[in-house]
Amino acid sequence: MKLNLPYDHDTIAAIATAQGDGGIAIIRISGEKSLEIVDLIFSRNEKKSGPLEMESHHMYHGHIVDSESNKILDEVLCVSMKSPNSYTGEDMVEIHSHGGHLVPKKILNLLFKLDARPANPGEFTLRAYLNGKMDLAQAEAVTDVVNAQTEEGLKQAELQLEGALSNRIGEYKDTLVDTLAEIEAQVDFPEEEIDSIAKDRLIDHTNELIDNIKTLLNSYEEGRIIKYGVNTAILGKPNVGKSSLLNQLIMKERAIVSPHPGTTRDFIEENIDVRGIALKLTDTAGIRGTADEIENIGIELAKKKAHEAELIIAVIDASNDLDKDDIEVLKQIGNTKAVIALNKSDLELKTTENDLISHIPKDRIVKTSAKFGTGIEELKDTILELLTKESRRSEGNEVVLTELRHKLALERSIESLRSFLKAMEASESPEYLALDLRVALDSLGEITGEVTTEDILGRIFSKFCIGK
Ligand SMILES: Nc1nc2c(ncn2[C@@H]2O[C@H](COP(=O)(O)OP(=O)(O)OP(=O)(O)O)[C@@H](O)[C@H]2O)c(=O)[nH]1
Ligand SMILES: [Mg+2]
Repeated sequence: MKLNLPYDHDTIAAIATAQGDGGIAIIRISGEKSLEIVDLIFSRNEKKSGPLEMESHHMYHGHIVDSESNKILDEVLCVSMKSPNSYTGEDMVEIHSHGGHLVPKKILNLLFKLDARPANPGEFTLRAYLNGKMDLAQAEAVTDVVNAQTEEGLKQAELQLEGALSNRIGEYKDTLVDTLAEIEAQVDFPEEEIDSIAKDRLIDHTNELIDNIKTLLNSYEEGRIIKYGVNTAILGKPNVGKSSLLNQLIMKERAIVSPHPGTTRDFIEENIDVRGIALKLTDTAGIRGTADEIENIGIELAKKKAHEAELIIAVIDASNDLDKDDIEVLKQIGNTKAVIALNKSDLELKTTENDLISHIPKDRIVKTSAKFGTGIEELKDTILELLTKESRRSEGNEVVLTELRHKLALERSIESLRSFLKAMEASESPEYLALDLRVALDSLGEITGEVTTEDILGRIFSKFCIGK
């Protein structure tokens, strides 16, 4: 792959581990001068020289010495990884120093005083991509692995990192290239029409390809949820047990629970993992008609949260009759995905599922007791079912689409393929037909990065952390 990108050959360095308290920190150096630079500051105990003489991929014990003052900075382990067998494909060195705030920074500053410069966010991975160590979809998966909050999120990120998505795109590209080859073979014989059997076959293949791409596209909704989680608002009139339910879901006493209506005023946010999907839960103030100014601010905030939410858990007190405040709560649902927790179901029931089915399908109503912790697992199952109903396909090791950039590129490729089909029907010239196929191919190539711009790369890698 040849990209027209400025690739500076600076040697870069950064702390790759999280900063703060910690036993060990890893300082990462990559570039032509890595070995030379570390050689100047790393001294092995037996007085043998540093990375230039060290065997690649072997760990050595020694000290980092400030060559100006000749003072020992830290006792460390040091490993060199010589090009091309490193993460970036360049010569790399890792220094494993003591953790904390000071030591790693001091070592880093020593490196900066020599010939290394601070690495930009994601620059190690950018170099890995530019050196063909991984494609762009895999590079994107690196941050997904680091940021994954749930098992499911991690599984998808690892699949993408291993190349599952890239392989799938590769299959699409192969089909396209075959079709393109047949069309281009015709370019030299412009007078001859493509014979009708071949034409039908190419049309069939293209339709099949469009269907396959569409199947992958359909997984985006689930992929997005897996990757980013779901903003979820717990709504209800005062005193129905919203805060009790939040506490049950997160399994700790986070929100204040009291028998006084209007206890929660400000909203409270907590994340939970529901069967692999991250829910960003917000407990809100009880919605009711009130003259209390402060309570009203809370209620307005609750309604705003409901409006922003992708999922609403509406809580109804089953031990009371449904009233106008409950109806106001149910009104907030609108077109948002929602489940109802028919709470306080441990008490005598005054409101049942039948009273609610005009507002929401019966299979989205779950009887709960937030006081005794019953119905919570059923509530989670119902939520999962609702969120992944249309596209639950990540059972096993099926790759799903998690990135908007990939979705848009796939949509563009379908557009070009449709245009190709139209042109085939209109018996356009082979040159013209090939053009559409090339555009479709380029759209697929954007996902894996064969086709890219500096701008796209800038946007992708700026989201990375420094040191990755
Ligand atoms: N019997 C019974 N009582 C419950 C249940 N859930 C909550 N409660 C009680 O109902 C009262 C109100 O609970 P909260 O969780 O504070 O209700 P809330 O909806 O957050 O109330 P506000 O913050 O005031 O809007 C408390 O006394 C709880 O112990 C339940 O399932 N069964
Ligand atoms: Mg509350």
